[in-house]
Amino acid sequence: MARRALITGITGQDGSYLAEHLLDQGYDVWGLVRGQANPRVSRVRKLLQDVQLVRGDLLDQGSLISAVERVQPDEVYNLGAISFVPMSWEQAELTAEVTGMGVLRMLEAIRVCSGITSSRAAGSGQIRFYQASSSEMFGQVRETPQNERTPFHPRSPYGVAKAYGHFLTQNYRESYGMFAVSGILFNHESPRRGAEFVTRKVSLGAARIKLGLASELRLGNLSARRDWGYAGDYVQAMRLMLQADAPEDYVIGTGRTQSVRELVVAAFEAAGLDWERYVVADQALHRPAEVDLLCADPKKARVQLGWEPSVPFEDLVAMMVESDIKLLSDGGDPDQDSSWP
Ligand code: NAP
Ligand code: F7E
Repeated sequence: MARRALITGITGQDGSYLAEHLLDQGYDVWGLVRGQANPRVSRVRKLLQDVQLVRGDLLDQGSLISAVERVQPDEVYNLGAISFVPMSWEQAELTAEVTGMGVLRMLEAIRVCSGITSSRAAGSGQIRFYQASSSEMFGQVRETPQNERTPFHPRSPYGVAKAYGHFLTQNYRESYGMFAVSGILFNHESPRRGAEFVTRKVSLGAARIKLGLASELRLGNLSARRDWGYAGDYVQAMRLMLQADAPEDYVIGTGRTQSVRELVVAAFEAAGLDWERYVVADQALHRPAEVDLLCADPKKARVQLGWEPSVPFEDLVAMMVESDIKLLSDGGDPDQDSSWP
């Protein structure tokens, strides 16, 4: 019988790529969607026609229990979150509730539906759980590159909420014997990336300028460095973690680091433009506390899972710029959620 997966965050970047990957692998895929009339659901219906939808919200314990009871999943991927770091300062409590407490509610739904108590641990045939942890937990980094043993020093309410979810996942594994793991994923991008994140802001900015639709691009801190990879590669690592013999956490990244300035140079070059004529550095876009440098050490994933990234940074940036030039040339509106390449 086909394995059955439940994905929270199905309307997001990773949810879409993971659903496609699991469908390719022969899974029955279910996506949790929230809200009465969520406009982002239409793009899931359009792009992921074989995904079945179930209503639920990470803020609502009962809805998660109902979703798990209805779907009877073999695997749960918890990708739902408030994931935009600047928003986590503006709505810190909501971020704690969704990105942090949401993990507790999802783990509790699995525990309750599986009949696991402190005296009755999870057995074979248990639901396997994946938590979307983040390199933002490393924050002000204690060493470079960062691996599974590097201590955390989060720099935003988002990073703090993710650290809570990370430790809780570890704790449910230790307390109840659940197959619960975290992937500590470094930044990963694609043509489906939200327009508020820097890679997509830059690829859209370069595309708009190329097509004469804009004359400048305002950015914040150009010196911050990130380890950027391709989202399509990273969702494969999520599935591999849940197929492993033992539940363990893994760092997923490329092992290369680039600055925002290098991102801008690559994107404008891909569009055939001189970036210095168009990019304006804006102090108002700097964050209250910045994560200056991230660089992964993905050796454990390579050795134990056989996972490797396949798209180099320059190709990723070119892919995003080309996709946005096409999207805008075809009259698509990146702010309209129905246009998802
Ligand atoms: P994304 O595009 O921002 O998607 C976030 C998803 O969370 C959306 O589907 C959103 O649904 C859902 N969500 C928000 N509030 C919710 C709630 N109350 N209940 C249920 N779902 C809710 O994020 P992404 O880039 O795909 O990332 C996926 C996960 O990986 C996130 O947890 C993120 O924090 C984490 N992560 C991402 C990266 C990265 O570089 N992309 C790196 C490390 C970790 P709506 O459409 O209903 O708003
Ligand atoms: O910023 C700098 C900014 O918003 C990257 C999320 O998926 O990855 C993502 O978090 C860097 C930061 O991603 C602008 O200051 C400069 O240093 O694309 P971002 P993020 O904050 O790294 C992690 C792993 C996650 O888990 C998160 O969910 O770029 N930057 N100028 C800018 N950033 C933005 N957004 N906009 C600018 O204008």
